[in-house]
Amino acid sequence: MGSATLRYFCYGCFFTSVTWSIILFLYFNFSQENQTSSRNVPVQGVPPLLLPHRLQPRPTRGRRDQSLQEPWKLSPEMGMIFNEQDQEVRDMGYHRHAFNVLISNRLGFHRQLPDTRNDRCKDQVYPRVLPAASIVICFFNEAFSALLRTIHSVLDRTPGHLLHEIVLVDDNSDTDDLKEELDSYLQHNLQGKVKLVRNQKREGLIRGRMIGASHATGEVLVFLDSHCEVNEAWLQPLLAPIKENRHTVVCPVIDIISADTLVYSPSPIVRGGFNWGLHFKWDPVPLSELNSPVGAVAPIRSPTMAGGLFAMDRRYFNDLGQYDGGMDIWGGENLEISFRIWMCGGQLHIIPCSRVGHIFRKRRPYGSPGGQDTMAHNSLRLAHVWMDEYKEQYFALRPELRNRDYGDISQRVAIRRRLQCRSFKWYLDNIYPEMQLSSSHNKPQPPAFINKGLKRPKILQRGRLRNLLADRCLVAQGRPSQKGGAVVVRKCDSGDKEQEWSYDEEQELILAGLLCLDMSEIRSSDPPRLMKCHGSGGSQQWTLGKTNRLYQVSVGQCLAAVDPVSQKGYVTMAICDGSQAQQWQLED
Ligand code: UD2
Ligand code: MN
Repeated sequence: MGSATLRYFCYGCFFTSVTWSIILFLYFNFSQENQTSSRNVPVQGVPPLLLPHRLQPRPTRGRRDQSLQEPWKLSPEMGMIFNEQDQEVRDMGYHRHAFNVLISNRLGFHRQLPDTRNDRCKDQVYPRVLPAASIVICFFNEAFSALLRTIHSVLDRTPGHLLHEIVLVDDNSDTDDLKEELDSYLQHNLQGKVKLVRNQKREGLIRGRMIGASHATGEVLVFLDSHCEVNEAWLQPLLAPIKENRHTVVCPVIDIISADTLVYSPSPIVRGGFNWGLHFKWDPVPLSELNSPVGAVAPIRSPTMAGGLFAMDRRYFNDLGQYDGGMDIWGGENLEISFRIWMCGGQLHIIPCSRVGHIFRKRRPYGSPGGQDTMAHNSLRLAHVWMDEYKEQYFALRPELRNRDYGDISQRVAIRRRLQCRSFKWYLDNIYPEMQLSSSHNKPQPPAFINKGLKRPKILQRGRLRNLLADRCLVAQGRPSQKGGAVVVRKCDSGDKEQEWSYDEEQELILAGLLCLDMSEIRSSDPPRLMKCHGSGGSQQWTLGKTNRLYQVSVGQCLAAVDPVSQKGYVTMAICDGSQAQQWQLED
């Protein structure tokens, strides 16, 4: 921890008198700059990409003309690949960061977002005098554009008097271009409230945040991941409850930024739980809380936090024992701090009127330096310190960990004693009574918002997909029910049900009512396959326009018959060029 050095520290002079004209000026400059540097074909003037239907925010009452403009919508062409360089940016981006860096770069460092708050949030009044915040952002090998959008979203949407500083902790990223770009950008463009701390060795996000907090001097600490975008009036609703009671720790609602399309969409109001595998999960909010008269805006008691995004009084963070510095890289710290908050006299709330978007990636794009499973190590430490006899529930699921070494926990046990914290039984009885003691119902689950909305979307069109060059139809290479199967073009047969595609309002293409046409997120040049429909757009989202092209939104390319058409009828993804090979007709 002593390995951190303060390399960069500029202070004070920035953003005290920001006006809208400056924000707009910066916005246009950056978006233009970014577009010309990363690509050479403009992407403006194309039809708007609709948010997935189930996640559409309701239009704002009384402000109809504004909501009609919806300037935050992204066009599907945003991800279009025009040349090899685009392709490389996209493929390398998925490889290194597990999200669509091509779109992220094109978005630039500023963008408008849909205001996802409940309308009643807009009538909330917060005290003008609130404790000022230090925003701590710890990152490892983050995509530059995502990191800069995180920083600028904070600068753009936080009242100057509430923003004490931003503390960046570079957790010894090993990409030199990121280091150089960041140094230069901070020096030339952010001569303001930004501190950069560089770790001399990789510490992981847990010690990384502790280092960040030790350099922070604001009254409140706000932690963010390095691929977030804060939304309208996000900070005031977090600071107000802390001002009222400094033992309250608060989380915003974490909105979803799609890893494939970067579309920002609202999350439903859910709260944090966990299972006996010690994985965090989202739970529905008990109806009694949601239906109260102030349900839509009132803080929601949450048994645990997701981990990345929360605000806490700085002195309280220190008094409560920061984090467990014996935890490495990633995982478990969110449950540890949640248990500690509740068991040692504090409270943890989710604040529905504060919204922050986060890029949810499908995999973690980095490992730990020694390749260890840090989640298991960290979970063992938290189980031994905090869970009393209930750690047996964990060992019942993970018997191989029972005798695994977890390092020295004596200091953490001493903290529990010093703070006279309650038992884990008390926590279960009072804070998380929904938790079942049997393990069978508690297998790790995907976030609730991925499970929601299981209603099938409406079918808009149905028919065979005939390729104009090949004069053949798109079908499964094997059986249409075979997951992972390829598609090819074969002789059209109007009587064959297995050739029938449906195109629905989610822009999915479903073959024979069974599987969705899906693109690999990793390599945009791979051909598409038939996969289970996941309903979250991106890799299964296709636009089917008047031009007869089949454009894949997350890959930014068009489906083409291989030209010249071979006996095998292979298809491929290619840069959209309007050629016959890329023209498809949906016909009865
Ligand atoms: C979630 C949390 C994350 C953390 C984690 C459990 C949200 C939105 N995210 O996973 O904050 O609590 O659960 O540990 O709730 N990082 C480093 N050094 C490392 C590894 C990561 O600085 O060695 C940074 C990383 O660049 C990012 C942050 O830590 O800014 C969180 O990591 P993540 O985004 O990979 O975690 P996530 O969102 O999968
Ligand atoms: Mn994250």
